[in-house]
Amino acid sequence: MNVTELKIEKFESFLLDVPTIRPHILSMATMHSQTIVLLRITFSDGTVGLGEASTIGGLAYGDESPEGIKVSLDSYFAPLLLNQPYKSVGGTMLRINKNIVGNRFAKNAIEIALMDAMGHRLGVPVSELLGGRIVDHIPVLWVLASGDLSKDIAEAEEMIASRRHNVFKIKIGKRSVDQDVAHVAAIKQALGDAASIRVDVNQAWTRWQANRGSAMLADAGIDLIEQPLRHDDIEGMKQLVQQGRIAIMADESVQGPKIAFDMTTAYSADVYSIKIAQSGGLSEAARVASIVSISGAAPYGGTMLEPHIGTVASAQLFSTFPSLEWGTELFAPLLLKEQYVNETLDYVDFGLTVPNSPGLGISLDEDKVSYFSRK
Ligand code: MUC
Ligand code: MG
Repeated sequence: MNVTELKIEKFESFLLDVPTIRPHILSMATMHSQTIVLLRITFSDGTVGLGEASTIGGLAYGDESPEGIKVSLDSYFAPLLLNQPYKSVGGTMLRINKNIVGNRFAKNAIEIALMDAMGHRLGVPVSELLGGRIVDHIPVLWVLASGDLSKDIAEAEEMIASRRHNVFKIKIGKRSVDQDVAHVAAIKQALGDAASIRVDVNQAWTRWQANRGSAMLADAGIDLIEQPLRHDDIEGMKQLVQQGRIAIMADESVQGPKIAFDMTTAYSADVYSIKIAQSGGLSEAARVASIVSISGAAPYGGTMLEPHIGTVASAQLFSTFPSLEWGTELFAPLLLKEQYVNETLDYVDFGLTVPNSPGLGISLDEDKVSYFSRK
């Protein structure tokens, strides 16, 4: 079938709730489960594309919630897609962007599904639609967020021994700066040079707390601080970068190419977390990564704790980056107790093997989808 005769014939979205293996404690929310919007798009040539959207703690992290994303997809995105002549991923995303403002997480779910279907149609993995992969294996860190010191240390030691992870990010910002630094320093002391330790404050600090906290964390041998200040405090982030004590990463601030351009121009971070959801899709995330690299800062592979579909889509993109010196955090499938896809991801040698099958190479376990679907 000629690509120009293609149409999208079916658009299905599902809300799923999947429990986590343990409570995951962040400064703004404690997660006991992850809520996911699963998307399935079926084309007139029979190809199927899968997409996914998840947030963290409902509306605690950003301005889209899983429930809101599902309503937006069904009410506003589906009519733009169903039974329209389908030309390309780029043309479709342009039509969506002309008709729908914001809604970056929902747009990302759509673009993942369109890329997955295109990969199946052409018989290539999604990485080849994004410029071509450079590596087949990407480093993946683990997040220590149980809130309990001995549990965090035991968890990290087990990961190092099994060669699953040797880089750890610790979620802080819920307790006082002194308490948080003591917790993190104790973990660093227990693990020593066997591990790189970073922290994610998730916007919880004031400028004064960030000045004090960054000095103390640098002294404790911590390698990087992620989003210490509010997402819109670009000037405060810039001042921390200028102090040069410890690497500063922007995460919640990075809401697409324009803000990435403004922040990199102002030297407001050393490292930028590239998230396909926060960027508004795979193509926009690729643009963010290019802006970051051109500026001389470093891209890092971020996550919104999406399970397999979002994780593999992200991995496909990150495998095309010319350098990934700070690695990625694509660990979310390991944080969930169960999965609703048939394939198992290969976490080995402190990283993830990037799947090499057409599209995303993922198929749904229909029984599990129906089991986890919100009734
Ligand atoms: C974030 O802020 O980085 C990534 C890992 C994790 O535990 O939470 C996410 C979001
Ligand atoms: Mg973060």
